Amino acid sequence: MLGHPTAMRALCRDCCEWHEHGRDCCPGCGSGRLVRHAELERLAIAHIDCDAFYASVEKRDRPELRYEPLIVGHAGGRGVVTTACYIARTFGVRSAMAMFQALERCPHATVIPPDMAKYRDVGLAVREIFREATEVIEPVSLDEAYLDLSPECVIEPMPAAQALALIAHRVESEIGITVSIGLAPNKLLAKLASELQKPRGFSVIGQSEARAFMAGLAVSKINGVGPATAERLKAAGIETVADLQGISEAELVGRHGKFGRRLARFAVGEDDRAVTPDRAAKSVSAETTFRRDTGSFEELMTALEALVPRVAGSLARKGLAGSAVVVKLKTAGFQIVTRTRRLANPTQRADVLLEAARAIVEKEADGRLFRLAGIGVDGLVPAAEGDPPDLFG
Ligand code: TTP
Ligand code: MG
Repeated sequence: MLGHPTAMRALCRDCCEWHEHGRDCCPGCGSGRLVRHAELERLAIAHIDCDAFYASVEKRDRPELRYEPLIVGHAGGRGVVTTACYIARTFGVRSAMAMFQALERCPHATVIPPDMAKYRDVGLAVREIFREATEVIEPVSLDEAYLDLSPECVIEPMPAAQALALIAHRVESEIGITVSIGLAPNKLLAKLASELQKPRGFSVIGQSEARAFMAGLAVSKINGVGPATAERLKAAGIETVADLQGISEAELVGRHGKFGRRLARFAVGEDDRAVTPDRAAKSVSAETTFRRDTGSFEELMTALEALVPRVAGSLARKGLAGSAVVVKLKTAGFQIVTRTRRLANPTQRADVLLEAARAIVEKEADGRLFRLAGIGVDGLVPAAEGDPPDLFG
């Protein structure tokens, strides 16, 4: 158990270490990016969202555009903005805006058409970094997920806040884009926290401040309150969460049924929804622990060859195909290595999966000893979208 810290320790977001002293900058690395919060070492539910996702991927690939406004979207008469980088946003450019309007606001922006396959690859690679911290990940979209980093879920024992700082650091250094993180006691607050400090943010909302924090929001900020519900609430004189807090749960249930109960709980920052891992994805993998550790390429491939029919069979039963193959290896020192390789087409074919896995194992079999090997798929799509008929055979 982590217990309650006697003094409030600060976490450095650059060196990812804890420090006892209440200085303004990190005594280890000098960074000014310290996080402090009375509940920092106890909170375990996180929401992570990539910053200006598509635009950040394009900037990564064209570093000369780093300090320039960039818009991802189709140019031309009827095109719309898919993503604007944070520089373009300072000119008032927003997602879903007509491109001609965006270019009126920011005529010197560079416009790049979207490359969905690339964003999917990057999104899956980011998710693999999450997966090395916890298996309890609930993806919301390609660039966004909830993580449960409770002591029973984390792969390496450390407070959630530290695991998150390491994730942000790895995403930046290994993938070249940035994320914003929200850490809180539950999903509702974690999601709201991740939006507070974008881009490159790390925000914490603790249990003790939840009620007051919620009171300051518009009802439309509550998860599940769409424009129609917001209108209905407004008609009843409820515009802010503070208004909602003034109404009894019984009355809300009377007016809105089951949703009323959820509203009452959410209004005070309570949320008992669990982080639910993508079960389909989780189950479409298979792994084996070796009787004795091995570093041999042939032995690793033999193991995967024996496992892959299980993965293919499971995909076939579920009517799914995988867009990427995932190889998991655990070193003799218990370090988990997961590597993903995107496929030209989503597949449920064992031979295609095994070929892609071979390329990964060739790289990883570098003399290290492994105690476990596994194979699975990621990026599940309906089988109809995969395995195009072979035109030549
Ligand atoms: P978001 O996370 O909503 O936006 P973002 O990542 O671009 O910016 P930020 O999170 O920093 O505010 O959406 C993720 C991606 O989804 C985004 O890069 C592009 C895509 N998207 C659309 O295609 N259309 C849209 O209207 C929005 C909002 C997003
Ligand atoms: Mg985003």
